[in-house]
Amino acid sequence: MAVDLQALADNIIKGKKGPAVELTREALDEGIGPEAIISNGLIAGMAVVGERFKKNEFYVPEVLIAARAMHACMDLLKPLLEESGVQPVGKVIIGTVKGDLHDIGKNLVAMMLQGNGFEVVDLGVDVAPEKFIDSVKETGATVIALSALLTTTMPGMKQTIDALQAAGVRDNVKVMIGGAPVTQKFSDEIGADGYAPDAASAVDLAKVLVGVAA
Ligand code: B1M
Repeated sequence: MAVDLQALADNIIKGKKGPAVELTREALDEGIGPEAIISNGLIAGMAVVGERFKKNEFYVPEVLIAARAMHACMDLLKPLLEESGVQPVGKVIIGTVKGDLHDIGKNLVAMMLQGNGFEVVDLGVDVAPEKFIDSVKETGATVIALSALLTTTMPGMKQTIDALQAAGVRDNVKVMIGGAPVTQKFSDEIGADGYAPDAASAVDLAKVLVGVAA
């Protein structure tokens, strides 16, 4: 019987890792390509998760459980994608700025980006501007996503943008920022390319910044 990718999406939404992985395996056995499984199963599911999170119908635990199921399926699909040379939607470097150890929101953003076809280079927490610069040079990523949860570490976002400018790589990347105390006004003030209030919006913004959405 043909595997129903909507059933896969439903299992992602419910965070049912075992059944989701099983359906992914069955879909592959039936010859369904990894791109279709990702688009119509994983991304479709994570898109609903993102929407429900935006509407406060889902909270952090549900999102993390869904993302864990998505990741387990991606583990099966990643090697096949690499073999088939499918290009990611874009490459994003993400990190929590220097002095800041909060990573729950940042991880959600990273997972949602991955779930939507982006390659994500996660530099972790307490990331100094120089580390972002090195990573831009090494990976050729075209977007940097900065997270800050403390008012005292928000200036690290401007310092990172200034450091990118001083290193001559500011024009190579778009910088997007987020985190509970961050606002659109702050984004405008420090010369970032965009602000996203939550993980689902961060995906929408990243798509715009890499030019796959208007
Ligand atoms: Co901290 N903490 N904390 N903390 N902590 C806050 C942020 C605080 C608001 C609590 C409070 O006082 N009410 C307060 C900050 C006050 C301020 O600056 N105005 C605070 C403080 C003061 C501190 C310490 C200084 C406490 C101390 O030691 N005296 C200390 C600082 C440590 C450091 O970083 N150097 C500290 C430590 C910690 C823990 C380690 C205990 C823990 C972090 C664990 C971890 O992350 N691994 C922690 C936690 C858990 C919190 C709260 C309770 C929850 C944060 C969280 O994870 N939210 C927080 C209070 C609160 O927010 N209610 C608090 C859930 C998460 C999903 O939301 O991170 O906002 P959020 O992410 C969202 C969006 O903001 C957005 O998308 C996410 C998903 O929708 N987003 C992005 C985030 N990053 C993005 C990047 C993007 C786009 C969107 O890129 C473009």
